[in-house]
Amino acid sequence: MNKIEHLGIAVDDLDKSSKIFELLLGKPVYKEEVVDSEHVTTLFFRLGESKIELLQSSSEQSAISKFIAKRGEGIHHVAIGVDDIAFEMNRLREAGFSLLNDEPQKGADNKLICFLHPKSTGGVLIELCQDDI
Ligand code: CMX
Repeated sequence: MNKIEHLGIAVDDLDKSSKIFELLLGKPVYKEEVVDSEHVTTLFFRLGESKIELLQSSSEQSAISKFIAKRGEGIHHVAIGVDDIAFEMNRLREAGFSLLNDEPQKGADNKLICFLHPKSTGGVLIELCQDDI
C-alpha cells in the first residue's frame, strides 16, 4: 500500500460541486469519466500525489444514490494505491476483511479496483487501486 490515491465524494449535482471544488482547490477538473458498470459519472481533481473524485449517480441502482439517500452528500470512500492488488486482496481476505469482489475489477481512471465492506473496516468504505497499464 503506497498512498491515499483519492478520496471519493458523493454529490447530488456534479456541475454545482465541481464549481465549489474548483474554487476551493484553485484548479480545474482534469478528467470526467462515465463508469457504466458503477452507474456513476465522475470528475477528478489532482492534489499532489492524490486526487479528489466527485461522484454523481446516473441511476437509482447505484451505490452513490443509495448512500446519498441514507447519509446525504459527503465523503463516500477512501482509495488506497497499491503496487499489487492481487497480493493485497489475498492478504486482507486472510486477515478477515470482507472484500466486495473476488477478482480485481476495472474502475475509473485506468485502475484495477476492489472495495472492502465498511462493516469490516470500522465504518469506512475502502477501495484498493492499482494502475492498470
Ligand atoms: N461508507 C460507510 N458506510 C457505508 C457506505 C459508505 N460509503 N455505504 C454504505 N454504508 C453502510 C450503511 O450506512 C449501512 O450501515 P447501517 O447498517 O449501520 O445502516 C451499511 O453500510 C449497509 O448499507 P446499505 O445502504 O444497505 O448498502 P448496501 O449494503 O446495499 O451496500 C456497499 C453498501 C458498501 C456494499 C455498496 O455501497 C458497495 O458495493 N460499494 C462499492 C461500490 C461503490 O461504492 N461504487 C461507487 C463508486 C465507484 C467508483 O469509485 O468509480
